[in-house]
Amino acid sequence: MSKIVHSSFKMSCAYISQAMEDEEIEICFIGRSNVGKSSLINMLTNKKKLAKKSSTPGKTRLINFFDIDFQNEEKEKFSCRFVDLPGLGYAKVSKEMKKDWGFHIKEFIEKRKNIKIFIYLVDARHRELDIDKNSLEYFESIKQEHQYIIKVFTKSDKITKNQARSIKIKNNQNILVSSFDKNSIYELNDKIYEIITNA
Ligand SMILES: Nc1nc2c(ncn2[C@@H]2O[C@H](COP(=O)(O)OP(=O)(O)OP(=O)(O)O)[C@@H](O)[C@H]2O)c(=O)[nH]1
Ligand SMILES: [Mg+2]
Repeated sequence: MSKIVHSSFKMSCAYISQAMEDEEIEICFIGRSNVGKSSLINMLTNKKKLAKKSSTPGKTRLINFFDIDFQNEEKEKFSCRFVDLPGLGYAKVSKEMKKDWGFHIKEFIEKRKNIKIFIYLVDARHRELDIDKNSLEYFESIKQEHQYIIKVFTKSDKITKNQARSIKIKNNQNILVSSFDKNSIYELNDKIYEIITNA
């Protein structure tokens, strides 16, 4: 068992060139706009307002960094960073802006060497969307050897117990979370910890 004992906002930036350069392990939260990336960061860190969430898609517009300390049962600490990214496929920005914006996020994702984990969020109610299939294929294709992808189904409070069971049966590695259920995040918490401490 591990837990997050410290979390704080570090900085925001629009481009990779503006981000601090160091070796801290980074964990990126990715997925469609409004899927619940910022809410999940708040849930994992047990802080209501660390990452800004909103019911209006497109809330997160910059690359946001948070300093995180995990602690295990022996009270050893492991530092890493969570990175909250703008959502994929946010339709309300102009075409030009979307192209430019997508380019900078892509550049960050492909060039940032200290990214260790891509946490890819999928709405548990809409599991077969093309945008998710295509994005996951893209992440598999650019993923380097030292990097991991964790697929997480969010908003599990919006599906039935049977649906949740079938997601697990399909692949027991599938992780289901809900921002309304504290107990739902332990599996993901432990998985992140396991990967960063085996680095
Ligand atoms: N029912 C339910 N609602 C959720 C859950 N997680 C997030 N939400 C809601 O979904 C909306 C979007 O949440 P955000 O965390 O802002 O989503 P995001 O992926 O960060 O969105 P962008 O920043 O626009 O990319 C908010 O109204 C949240 O309250 C969940 O597990 N269950
Ligand atoms: Mg967000």
